[in-house]
Amino acid sequence: MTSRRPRVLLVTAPYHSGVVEAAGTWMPLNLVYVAGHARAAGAEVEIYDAMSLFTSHQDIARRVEEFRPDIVGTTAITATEPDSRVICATAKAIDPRIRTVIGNVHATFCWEEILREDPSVDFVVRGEGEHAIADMVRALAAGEGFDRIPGLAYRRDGVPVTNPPRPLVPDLDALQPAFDLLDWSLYSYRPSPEGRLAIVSSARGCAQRCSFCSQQKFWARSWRGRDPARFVAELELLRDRHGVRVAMLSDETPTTSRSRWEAILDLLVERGTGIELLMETRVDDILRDEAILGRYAQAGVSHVYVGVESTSQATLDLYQKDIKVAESKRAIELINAHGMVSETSFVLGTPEETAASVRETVELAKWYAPDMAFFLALTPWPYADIAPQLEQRIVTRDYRRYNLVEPVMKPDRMTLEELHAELHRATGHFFRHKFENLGALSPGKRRFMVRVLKLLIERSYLGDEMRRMAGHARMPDSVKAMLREIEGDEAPPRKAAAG
Ligand code: B12
Ligand code: SF4
Repeated sequence: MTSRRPRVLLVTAPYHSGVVEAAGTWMPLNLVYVAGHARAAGAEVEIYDAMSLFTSHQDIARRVEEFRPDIVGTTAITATEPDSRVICATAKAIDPRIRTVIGNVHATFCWEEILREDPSVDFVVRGEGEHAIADMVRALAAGEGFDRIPGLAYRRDGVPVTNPPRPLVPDLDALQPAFDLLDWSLYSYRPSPEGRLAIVSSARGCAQRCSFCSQQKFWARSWRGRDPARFVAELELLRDRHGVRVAMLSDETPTTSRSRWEAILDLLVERGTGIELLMETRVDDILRDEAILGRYAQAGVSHVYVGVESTSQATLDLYQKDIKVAESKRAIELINAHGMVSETSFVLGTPEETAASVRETVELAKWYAPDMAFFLALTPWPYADIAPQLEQRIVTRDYRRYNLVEPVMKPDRMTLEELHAELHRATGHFFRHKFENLGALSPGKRRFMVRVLKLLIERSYLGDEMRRMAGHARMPDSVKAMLREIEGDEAPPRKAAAG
């Protein structure tokens, strides 16, 4: 038995791919939830957000040496899995008695591979982590083993084994996220002035079946929503206690239950929280909600991402997306018509892809007219439904590259390098078109888009492309002037993102 309270250090991977870092610095909501339950079980807990601090594995080592944790936990989507292993190795090198644990979607499905290949990883938490970490803390304090904890995978006599899965948490409102453990000064949403940023969860899960997506698998096609009043109260608490002005919903589909979503909107309107909301949802829910989209905007929703994924019906069918091309266009029109920023992405790089088909998609994307569009590489997560049929085409198992930006799969008639270059060019081309036509937007949206342009130039993987574009003769003088004006307001970036 340990004589002091167990100490748990939760660490994010110091991983960056130059995309999302451009828009902001984002808090690790998953570790906030896990931390809350480790603490409630009696542990002393710290979150070390190496991703947002832009620190290195050496800095993580220093933090482990200073804090002397009993458990080091980290989180692995596919792209961060290699770094999560390094974090475990770092902890073990400092003190082999530290228990190392990895959670999140990649670890949930690839637990066997991780435990077989990596002796520095002791445990994998499969599925939701709150109750598993609490059980680990209690077992540690009681001097017991971890081998009866549901949802835990580990090695027995050197062989990876897994305990039976843990049922999903029945009541999301009973969870206790430890928002107070964060250093809030780190988190900001750059396109909004004074944009202290939170990530919040109003629902977990998705009942759809998109074949490239990990989330429907992770949640076993289930969906649970929180109570509207409690969710809105949490937003108000984050505003009052931590100065939050912008909140991104982590939910895959916050709108699944229309009555619950309407109740949230009504409460937000009634209480006038002053918080700007960024969200994603499905095209069909936007169409369903046509009559109440004004209330989205009134409630503070400023940015809606919908996954259009493809402009070809055949590809949409391959992706099992269950939407029609025309529906996507209509959903984007509706979001725009209500003054919200519309964002979408196109998933490219199917076996039939060619340079010409990528360019066609860009032309169609212009016609769809979202404010923002990203052209992403089809990335078969090893556990996605689409993975077996694409297996033969995968050219790398370097999971760091599984970030939707770097292609990992070769189309028939393009090299990987050609596809990468085309995707890059596609996003650049789309934004050039956008910035050359800003006159069509309202003054508020225009200003937002010029801020986006500045961020893309300074911080994103598209920097070179965007810099060339900003100097281009076709860029309207008014945009150049706004760009200079915004540049005058703001300090230089803390650290440039990796491309
Ligand atoms: C918020 C978010 C982000 C934030 C992350 C902030 C952060 N540090 O966590 C930002 C915007 C920075 C981001 C970046 C990226 N993201 Co992201 N992101 C999301 C999003 C929208 C929500 C994730 C979330 O918070 N869910 C809510 C929490 C509560 O659930 P959870 O994470 O599953 O956590 C639970 C369990 O998994 C488990 N658990 C998780 N970690 C741990 C750790 C321990 C120790 C334990 C015990 C348990 C445990 O317990 C948690 C509570 O129950 C999802 C899509 C979605 N709607 O889910 C994509 C998603 C996770 N992102 C994705 C990707 C690809 C990326 C990027 C690579 C994109 C890019 N090109 O830059 C980067 C990688 C950055 C990085 N270093 O991690 C993919 C991952 C796909 C995959 N299967 O690998 C997703 C699924 C989106 C998608 N398009 O498919 N992302
Ligand atoms: S892409 Fe979106 S709608 Fe499709 S399964 Fe994933 S989370 Fe659900």
